[in-house]
Amino acid sequence: MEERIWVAGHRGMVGSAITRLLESQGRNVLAVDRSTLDLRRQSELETWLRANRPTAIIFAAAKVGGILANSSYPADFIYDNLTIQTNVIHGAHKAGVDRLVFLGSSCIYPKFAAQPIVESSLMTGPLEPTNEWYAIAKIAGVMTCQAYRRQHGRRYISVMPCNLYGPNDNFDLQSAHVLPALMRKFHEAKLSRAPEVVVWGTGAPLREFMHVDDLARGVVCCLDSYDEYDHINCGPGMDHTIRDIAETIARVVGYEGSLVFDASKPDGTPRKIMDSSRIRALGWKPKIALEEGLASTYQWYLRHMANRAEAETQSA
Ligand code: GFB
Repeated sequence: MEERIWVAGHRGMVGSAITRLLESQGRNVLAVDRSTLDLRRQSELETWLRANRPTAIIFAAAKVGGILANSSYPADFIYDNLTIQTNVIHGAHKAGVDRLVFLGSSCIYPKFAAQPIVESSLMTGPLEPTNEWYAIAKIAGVMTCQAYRRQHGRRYISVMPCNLYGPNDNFDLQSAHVLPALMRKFHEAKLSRAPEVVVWGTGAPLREFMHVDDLARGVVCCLDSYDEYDHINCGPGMDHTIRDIAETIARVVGYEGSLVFDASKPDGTPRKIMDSSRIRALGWKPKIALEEGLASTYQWYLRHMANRAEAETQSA
């Protein structure tokens, strides 16, 4: 049968990276825009699946956001994610799709899990309160894949990435993750010659960051060669304090003012570095060093902003 891989969420940072990679390998990718198909509408989704007959699905469609968005919009994060993922996984089974890769997040693990976090730490302790609704939805997604494997023999798997960054990231300061938010803050402060930039929290939390192109290679590696009940971690196995990461981004952007830490903002989980030895045993390893990935992402941001400014000028 001809391969037809539906990348759900192909316009997002993760879905677009996976699509680029699959297309560069000459593989047949299916995509559908949100304006054509709302994944929260089960019957529309099932009709689309019957008509388009994917042979595999990569589930990269999700409501995502940084620490502030997660804690400000808990209902959106739990409803959208639970609904979309349940519809897609159940719909995939009903349409006879035998292969599905579900994408989660390292925030599914307990707030105080032993580090580096192994896959078996799941559900061994309380979650980080700033993102527990998103985490619960993602845990449910992992278990939904396991349920369809156990009851129906479906080859559905789950991959847990660390904190990601790269092209097509969200640079909105209220809803972004830390890397794009700080990149934009430093860029704008450089242009306006602002003497200081505010970084949320104490600067002490540790995070594991990876360029989304490295995740895309991990996901495609799992699609091709991982078929187990348990979910699998995907991260470079190195972490950085928020203070270090802020200083690195300032250097990449060329901002020379000072950093001010606003400890009234939440730190979130103190540390979440994953043990990714399982995926490394499949032959995957990350290729993009952090500073190099940040530099290329900043170039992407500059081109993106330049395009937007040009479009705004033309429409004025
Ligand atoms: O990236 P971030 O929002 O996500 O924040 P989490 C990471 C750390 O950076 C936190 C600090 O300690 C923030 O307080 N930080 C400093 C900032 N300045 C900023 C800023 O300007 N913006 C942001 N956003 N943070 C998310 C979860 O947690 O990670 C999601 O809420 C998901 O569920 C995602 O798992 C990967 O790592 O804390």
